[in-house]
Amino acid sequence: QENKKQVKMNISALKFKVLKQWGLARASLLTLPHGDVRTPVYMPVGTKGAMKGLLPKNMKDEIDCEIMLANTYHLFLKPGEEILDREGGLHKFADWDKNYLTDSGGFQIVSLSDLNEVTEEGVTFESHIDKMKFLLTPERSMEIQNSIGADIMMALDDVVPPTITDADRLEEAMYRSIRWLDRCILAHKKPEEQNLFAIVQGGVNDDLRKICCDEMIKRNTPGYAIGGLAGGEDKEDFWRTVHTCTQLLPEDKPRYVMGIGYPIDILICSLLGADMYDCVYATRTARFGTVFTRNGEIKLRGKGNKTKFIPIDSKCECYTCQNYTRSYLWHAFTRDSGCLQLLSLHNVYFLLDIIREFRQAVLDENVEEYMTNFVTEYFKYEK
Ligand code: PRF
Ligand code: ZN
Repeated sequence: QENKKQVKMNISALKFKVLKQWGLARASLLTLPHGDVRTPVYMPVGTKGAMKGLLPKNMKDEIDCEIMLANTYHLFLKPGEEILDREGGLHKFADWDKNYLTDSGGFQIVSLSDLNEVTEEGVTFESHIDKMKFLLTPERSMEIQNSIGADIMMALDDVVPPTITDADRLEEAMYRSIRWLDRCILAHKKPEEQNLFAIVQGGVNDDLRKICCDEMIKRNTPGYAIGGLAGGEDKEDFWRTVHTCTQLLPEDKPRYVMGIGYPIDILICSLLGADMYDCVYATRTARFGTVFTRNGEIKLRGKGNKTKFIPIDSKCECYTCQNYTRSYLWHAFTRDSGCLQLLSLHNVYFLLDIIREFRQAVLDENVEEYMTNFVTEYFKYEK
């Protein structure tokens, strides 16, 4: 509508300083209410405010993690807003004094609850815990995220798989995500303490992405996410879409590609100018005994590892690699789940480590050499 007043944010609770740029890649310092975050950064996913099997103390002392992800959907169901409000938010409740980012809940609903329906009002769903019915609107998502108190909160978006063939539905989801962003901005109660990020949608269609970026930039949120990717689309479409968006989004604000967790994807997105990533892959795959090494992923349960008295990765300085051999982990894995924490710890450390190396390469103008070495090593599959 022509004369409708533009919804726009004019408060931000972060500082973002690009320290060095190499091509499109950047090394930056993001300052949030709970401390500095060196970007590019991988954010481990602690669904309910902590990582399965890892204490906040380990996350800080052993992994040097500066920001963790939590999910509105899970926290809303358990422990719920009342308890979070009484405790003064998730930082205190879960004993994490570094930064949190909360996803808005819609994406988790669509991927976890069988019975969900999206309307202009919001997302209706049945709890995966007790089958209760709920309606998550942009206003409710903001209310819950304000109770959680994360340093970055995400707008509620209408997410469709990037492989969708229904062009009308894709376009509808993109425009609806803009309308929902406006409702989120108006409902956000603590803009001076919590940063609301917009999420760009539009599948792998460059025209839709451009419209969405342009509109969302007008809303002036403190940061931007690129959503709707990592859902089975071709790599070619994925890279192009990330590039299209990073070229359009403001240079002086952080850019977050949602749901990205393979080492190579993180590095290529960073080359394309993105700054933040999250994914459950590192921890989920660890539970199945798959671990990252600088020579590619390995299945720890592979027969060869039974008698290999070397760490998972010889260059890794994580607690697991400093103290345990593959042989120990092979045996432990078959006996109990105790070593799952050791494997999760390694995988998360590994991602944080390679992204720190990449960041240093940007600072040192050494990106070509770093990428050549990384890729050469990573695809030198072990026999
Ligand atoms: N939107 C939200 N969370 C997400 C995504 C998204 O598009 C993705 C990418 N598919 C992962 N997590 N809100
Ligand atoms: Zn390790």
